[in-house]
Amino acid sequence: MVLEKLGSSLYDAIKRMLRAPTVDREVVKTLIRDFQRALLQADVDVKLVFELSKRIEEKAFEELPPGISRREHLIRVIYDELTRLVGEKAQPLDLRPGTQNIYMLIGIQGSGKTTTAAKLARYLQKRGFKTALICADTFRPGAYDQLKQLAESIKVDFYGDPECRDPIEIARRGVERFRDYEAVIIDTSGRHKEEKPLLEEMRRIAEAVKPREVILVIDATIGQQAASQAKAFKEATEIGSIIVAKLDGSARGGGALSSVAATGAPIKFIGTGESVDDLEPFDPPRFIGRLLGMGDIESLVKRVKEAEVEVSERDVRAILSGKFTLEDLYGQLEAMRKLGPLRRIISMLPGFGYELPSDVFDIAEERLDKWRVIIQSMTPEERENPRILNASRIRRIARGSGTEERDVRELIKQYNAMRKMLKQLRGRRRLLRQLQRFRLG
Ligand SMILES: Nc1nc2c(ncn2[C@@H]2O[C@H](COP(=O)(O)OP(=O)(O)OP(=O)(O)O)[C@@H](O)[C@H]2O)c(=O)[nH]1
Ligand SMILES: [Mg+2]
Repeated sequence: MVLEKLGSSLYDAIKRMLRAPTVDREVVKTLIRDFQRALLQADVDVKLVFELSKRIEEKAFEELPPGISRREHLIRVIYDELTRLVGEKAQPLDLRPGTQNIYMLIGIQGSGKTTTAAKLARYLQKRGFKTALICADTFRPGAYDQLKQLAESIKVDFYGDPECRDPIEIARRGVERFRDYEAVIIDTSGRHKEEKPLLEEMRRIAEAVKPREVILVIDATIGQQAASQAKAFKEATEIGSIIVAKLDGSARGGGALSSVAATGAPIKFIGTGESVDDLEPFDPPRFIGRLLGMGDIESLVKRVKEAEVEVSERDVRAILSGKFTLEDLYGQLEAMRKLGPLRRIISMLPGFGYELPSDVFDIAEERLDKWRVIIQSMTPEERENPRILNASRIRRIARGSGTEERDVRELIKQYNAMRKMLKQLRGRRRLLRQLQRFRLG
């Protein structure tokens, strides 16, 4: 996961807020202070951190829309503000199918251009676009071989000329050769840290090949220093977009993302590893949701209130603690029913999503009534140790409770499924932690 440390610090701060008995000014202040510390540690610009803090503080105690709790409101505010910090909404690559779309990658030395060129080629080819790579890096020895090998490994057509010293000439020839391709990606040579020669070369090649987009590859490890590159770049070209590479394992990635976003230059992809598959479209709301480990926060937020109303911490405890016999089931049927909405929350948390069977906890009212009678017809021994329920006992219980044998069998089956489920849940300490975030104040 990218920016793991930032994500977990922010998440911890939110967790504390959710667990506070009431959300008052003191709680919000603490939350903001925790956020500030986490963001500054990720190298986010002080000014941006300050602005974010101010907005959260202002909005936290806005009048609540009807039917929305303070906690829910705060989660929304936090989520919106963090999303805004990295760019609001996803901005897809400008790609017009059926035409030749040329993408030119530029960036300072070692920023990740060549790797990213291959990643992007793979990404587009996988989506069905006829794709090719061109090596217009005539500066670094080995650049040609590096891209050629990458192109071969992902089976993308490639053009380059190790004999030729003129990048513009190579770019021109490559573009000509790949005339009927939909995505043609040009890798260029890395420049020194100054922005001027970088932008100059960009202009010269761009003039010659008329790219659909010029893409600046920024190394996330430089943190908020990315701002000046992004700013100069944005001013130099209308058709510029940005890929932030090396976001994996970079503690300063938050600084890179936020400072680039602040310039208004669109971040279209992020690089999240060294392999050709480690490229993903950058989608700020989704990114923040994942950063916070909250899955789909939009849906989650909708459920917070539901959980607040319907599931008390006592219920959760009752369900998740202690042994679970039919005797317990009897006392817990009601609480169990309330797991319905809770289950939907659990299913939205990453890592648990699809493991929960959908119907184990959905129990209809009438079945509950029936089960109550059935359990009452059992001996204490049977309730304590349902394993002893053999055919003749089941027959007796059905008769005694005025139900069918299959009702009794169904109850036993359901009980066993629940028991298994709960055993798994108890084993998941992380889940317990997640559940506690939703406890009631
Ligand atoms: N961890 C990680 N490493 C990356 C990523 N992108 C690139 N790298 C590594 O960064 C180093 C430089 O990558 P290149 O693609 O060669 O960079 P470049 O900008 O083409 O370099 P020059 O052509 O010399 O300017 C290589 O070791 C890559 O494996 C990424 O997203 N994550
Ligand atoms: Mg390169």
